[in-house]
Amino acid sequence: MNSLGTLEELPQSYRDRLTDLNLVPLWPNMRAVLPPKVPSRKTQSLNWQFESLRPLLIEAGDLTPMEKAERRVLVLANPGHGLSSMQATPSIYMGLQLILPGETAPNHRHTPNAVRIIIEGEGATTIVDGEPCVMKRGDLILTPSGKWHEHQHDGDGPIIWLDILDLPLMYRLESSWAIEGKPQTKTLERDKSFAEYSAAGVVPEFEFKRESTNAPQLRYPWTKTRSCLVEMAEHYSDRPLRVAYVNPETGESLFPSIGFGAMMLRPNETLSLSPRTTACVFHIVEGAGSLAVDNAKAIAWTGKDTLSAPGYSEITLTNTSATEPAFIITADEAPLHRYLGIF
Ligand code: 1HN
Repeated sequence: MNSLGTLEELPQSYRDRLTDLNLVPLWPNMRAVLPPKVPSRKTQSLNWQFESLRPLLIEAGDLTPMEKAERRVLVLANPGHGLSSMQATPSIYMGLQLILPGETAPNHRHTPNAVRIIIEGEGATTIVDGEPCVMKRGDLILTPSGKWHEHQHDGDGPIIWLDILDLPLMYRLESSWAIEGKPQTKTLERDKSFAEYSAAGVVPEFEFKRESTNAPQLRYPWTKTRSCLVEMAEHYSDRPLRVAYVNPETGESLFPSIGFGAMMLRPNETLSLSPRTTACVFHIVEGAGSLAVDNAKAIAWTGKDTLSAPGYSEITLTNTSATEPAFIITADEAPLHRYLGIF
């Protein structure tokens, strides 16, 4: 590719006249927006170690009462995007949320889609459009775009979870907004939607046409996902052990923006992900190992850690234990890339 003219080569008076009319010459910026063959990526490979950040989150519980926080969250901000952008990847926001016993995170609804992955503690409930969803370690709880949600914690110790939202995308689309609501009445049975979809391949039969099949199942219990992976391991000794979280009515990704999956790494297994355009995040449910991205030094991880990696890179995950399996929940921007035809 030949090099193109620079801004400095243009007379200052010409540049000033362009600026006055809100005009920008493309050619000095052409290579920056269309780099050769590989896009520029701000997403850095990084591990937010739970052990190091947990004390800071607990301290936030002392420093900031719920009334002053609404959501008491420390955002996992990828420095490549600038900490204030609150982005883990181009479209994914992640944060660790703390609720203390007896506290409530008030009811609201908003345009961004959200999933929470429970990390520590028991006894909390997220109420989604009237349905109380139980929150247990490793569970995925969905609060899709537009659905009312609030969190209550009636357990003993603190509860901590990872929030994953498509907030950066919604925000840049100038479409991120919320409405505050009064506390919900629990109009539906506890985990009703999980009960309806709890057997794979079996879906509820409705007498009336459903209004919407947008995220009909709200809770995806970790115990089910884990036992599926363990059973798969009994059947295959060599294939990668990976599953995708899908909408049980459509088989599509949980959200149009973010795709979720889970994987098991056998003791000492190394898994190279197939080359991909999308950035990814990894939440370690169990185990210990390392993440290698391209030729960079491998990053060590252990249970409850959360990691990010850029797209267009070679990603390798290794379980460093010779005896124990490792379990990882993944999220990426693949549904959006597929929709755009760039995956
Ligand atoms: C939100 O609604 C929650 O409901 C957590 O728990 C984190 C970050 C940005 C915007 C909305 C929640 C959030 C959020």
